[in-house]
Amino acid sequence: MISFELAGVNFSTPAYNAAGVYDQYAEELNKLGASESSAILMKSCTIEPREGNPEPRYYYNGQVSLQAMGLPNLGHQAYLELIPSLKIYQKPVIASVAGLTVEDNLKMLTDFANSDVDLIELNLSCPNLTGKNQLAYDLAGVSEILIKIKPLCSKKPIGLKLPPFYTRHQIQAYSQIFLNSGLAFITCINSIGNTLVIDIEKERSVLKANNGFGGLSGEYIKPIGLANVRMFYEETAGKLPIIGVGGIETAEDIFAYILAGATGVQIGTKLWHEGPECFKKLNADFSKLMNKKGYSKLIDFQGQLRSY
Ligand code: RRO
Repeated sequence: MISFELAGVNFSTPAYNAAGVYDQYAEELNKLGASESSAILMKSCTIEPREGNPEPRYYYNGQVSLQAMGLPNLGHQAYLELIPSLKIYQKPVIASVAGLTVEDNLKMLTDFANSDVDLIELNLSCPNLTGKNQLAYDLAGVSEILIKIKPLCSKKPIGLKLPPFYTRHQIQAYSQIFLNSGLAFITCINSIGNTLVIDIEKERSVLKANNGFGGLSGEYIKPIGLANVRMFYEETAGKLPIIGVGGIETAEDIFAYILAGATGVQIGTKLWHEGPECFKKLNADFSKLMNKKGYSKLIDFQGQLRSY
């Protein structure tokens, strides 16, 4: 059995799409629905539709995956309207909210809390908005918004999408405020912001927006994703469910994230390149790996990482 439960919502397998990947348009979301992705997570949205940043805004060389998409999305009303048609796939439908202001976030969270969506991920960690801070790095700002959204947390399970943190001290401080916040889960990690790839032949950055700076994803960020999941698991004593994301390519990677403490995982870069068919092999390989290791449920090994 490779299913898991998050805030009372059942996921038939450990893996589904990461926000921002294969999830902007109805056609993509329907393909996720028809695939073996265990949920349909919709693109992070704003109140108004957005085109996003100018091209080139995505770069991939087989290892490094860098983007500065700039939050292109259909606007939150369009995603609200898509929910009933996505529910026919009988898997969790998840909204991702990334407002440009606290007020926008409250408005969108309220609207999604009153909808048929199963869960909401509040994304405070987009690295690609020129001139905007990543609110998630501001502990006081995060505390304030959590107080404001607490009443909504009893209406609908709400989680936070977090950026990578680099010190245990930070993770301790955030864990303390998360534990009493009413949050149903956290998702670790968003892409690593403000990274740069240079084309030395052209003597320029590979991306156009944001002076060439973008968010790094893919295999390079897996150790950082695993470390953030593990540290949050330790600092919250396993009391706050964590969705792991960052560089997952294989069933073994899924296993590693769950061993570190993740309840479930999301797939980003791999899905971007292979499309939703990738879930089929991941699930089959993951079931085989569980059998080989003699585990019958995810919770048999979740968080059970040994250290010397
Ligand atoms: O759209 C984006 O540029 C974007 C978002 Br909202 C995010 O949360 N993380 C990211 O790497 N890109």
